[in-house]
Amino acid sequence: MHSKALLAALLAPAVVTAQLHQLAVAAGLKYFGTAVSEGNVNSDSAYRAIVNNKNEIGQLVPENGQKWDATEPSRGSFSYSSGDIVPNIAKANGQLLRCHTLVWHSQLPNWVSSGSWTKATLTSVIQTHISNVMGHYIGQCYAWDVVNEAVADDGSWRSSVFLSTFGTDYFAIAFKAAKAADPNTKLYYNDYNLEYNGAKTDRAVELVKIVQAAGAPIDGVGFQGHLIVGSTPSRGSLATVLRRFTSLNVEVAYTELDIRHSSLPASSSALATQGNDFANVVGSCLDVAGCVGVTVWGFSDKYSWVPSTFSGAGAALLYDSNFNKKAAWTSVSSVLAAKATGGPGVSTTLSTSVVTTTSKPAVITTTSTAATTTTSSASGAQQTHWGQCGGNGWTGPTACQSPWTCQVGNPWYSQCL
Ligand code: 9MR
Repeated sequence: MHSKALLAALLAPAVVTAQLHQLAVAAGLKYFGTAVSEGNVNSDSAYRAIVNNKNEIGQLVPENGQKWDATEPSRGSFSYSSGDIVPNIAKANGQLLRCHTLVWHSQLPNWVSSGSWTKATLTSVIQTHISNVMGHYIGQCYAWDVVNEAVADDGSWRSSVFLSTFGTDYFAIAFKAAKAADPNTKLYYNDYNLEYNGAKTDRAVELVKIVQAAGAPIDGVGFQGHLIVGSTPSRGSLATVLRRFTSLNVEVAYTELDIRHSSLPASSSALATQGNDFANVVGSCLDVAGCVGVTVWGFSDKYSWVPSTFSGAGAALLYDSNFNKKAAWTSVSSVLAAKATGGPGVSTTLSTSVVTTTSKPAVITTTSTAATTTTSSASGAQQTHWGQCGGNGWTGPTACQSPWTCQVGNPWYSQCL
């Protein structure tokens, strides 16, 4: 969707700063979204303010609350106290909701994983779980991750109580149960490391074909996108992998994007590389007709699963732990803005001549010191490193603490670099 009217509104001097979801929609995606931590969203007001900013975040997904261990901790006993937290915020704000997840080997209560099942009894357990949980959220979810991470890292089928009971037949059982429970949501297979186009990706392609051959409905494949700075595939390679799935008549999305530094603190060149990696991922989604959106797995380095899982690694998100926008934020906003205003690969000059994109959708380099559209109301205040210092509608500080200078990323965003 390249709505001229929407674009004109974005470029109009009177509007507030264009932000990621707004830019994503202008660039043709359905949403830019994030996972939301149930544990922090009601206790950290700075975190909550960004979650609530629907121009920035147009889609939410509960980080943990809808998983099996939270929703059906003992057989037949359903609880939605944690699961409802994020859907209720999305509803109040008018944001899209992705729902996550139904059949997964992890965060699976012992009564399921250690139970002694026949095919018939475990089928009934899966159907009961899916019909109750999806029934509870009926009509609220743009998409559901029905089966999660069913392929192991080496490309074999992942061991689980589901695989040992059914072989691969549990995929179709789950997707059929999901269709029966909510016929109007998109049903996804979701996994990580599909981005590298290796044995794991081949097996995920096979999974989609198995589900389809069984006459079961599958609408999408989620690329989680848990990636590493400097090892993220190129935009073209990523688009090629996405197309392996869209050619099977399913949509695709990045569902859990984060790009971690292997060691910390990250140097400024590592932060710029991270920005390029983010731009390549988001750019690949823009390049593929069936790629509907991008969801980051959290937005601030203050809260991320990464450091506790990968020792010494982290800083994988778009905002730092003080909620300042990082170089990666600028890169994502730039690649979205480039597409919204004429597409990557085209040399584009925006209305105020403050930004020129080249064929490389990376961090946009500029020479101006401030956007012509910037207004200032915070005289005397100086922004910190990486902080915003200008852009359409920006009313915060326009000066930077030494030695940083205010550099224009795009008409909507200047940053202290
Ligand atoms: O971010 C989630 C973290 O809080 C949990 O402790 C963890 C437990 O498995 O799950 C994390 O989310 C995972 C997601 O549900 C599925 N893909 C991988 C994500 C990161 O581990």
